[in-house]
Amino acid sequence: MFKAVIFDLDGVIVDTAKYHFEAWNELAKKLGFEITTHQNEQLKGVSRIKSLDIILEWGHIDLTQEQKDILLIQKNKTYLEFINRLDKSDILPEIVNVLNYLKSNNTAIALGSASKNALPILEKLGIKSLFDAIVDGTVVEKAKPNPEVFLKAANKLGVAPKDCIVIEDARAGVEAANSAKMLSVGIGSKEVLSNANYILEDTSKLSEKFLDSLLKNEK
Ligand code: B16
Ligand code: MG
Repeated sequence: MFKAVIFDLDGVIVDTAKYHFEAWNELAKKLGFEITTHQNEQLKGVSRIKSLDIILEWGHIDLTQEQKDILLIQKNKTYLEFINRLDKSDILPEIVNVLNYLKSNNTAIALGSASKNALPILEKLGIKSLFDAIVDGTVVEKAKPNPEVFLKAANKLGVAPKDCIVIEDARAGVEAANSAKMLSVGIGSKEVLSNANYILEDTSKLSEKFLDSLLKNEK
């Protein structure tokens, strides 16, 4: 019987994955190239610092730490401009219903995100109080696919990793959940998330019936 559900943030709770992509692409264009949507899949769930290193490698660009720090600040500034406009309407389909359903079912709820902007985003969306534990990029040292973020979340909830379900939109995040020995539910395409235990095209498919069958371990 599963006792907890750990949610990724960007791309699962809220449609901010597109803003990360736009902000990174704006930066890449200034460096003289563009990031494709296919390449962007490799950036999902990955920390800000690691994402920049990957992008610089794509552009064959070598920078000093000082130069990188400037780019990291610029990227976050662009991203913050996007998320400043966020409100409840940006929460992805079915997420509020699912959170309320889990609450009424006494299933623990945690956030497991690589983002350092997770808290202000949850506050803007008005759903922070629904989470029993929040683990984000400010307290995690090893980026997904390392399982640290999800293991920390399970620990905070006092639930064994094997009793946790993780909902993720990134291949690296699914890998992290699998390494933590948790059940992984991927949100997105089968091609990208082939490593997930279950794959749903988008969050609208997160029905009470689906979750109920997972929680009762009937699937
Ligand atoms: P920030 P998640 C991740 O959040 C994003 O998927 C990834 O694209 C981003 O680079 C990372 O957070 C860091 O975000 O720059 O806001 O600290 O999907 O793990 O919720
Ligand atoms: Mg994500």
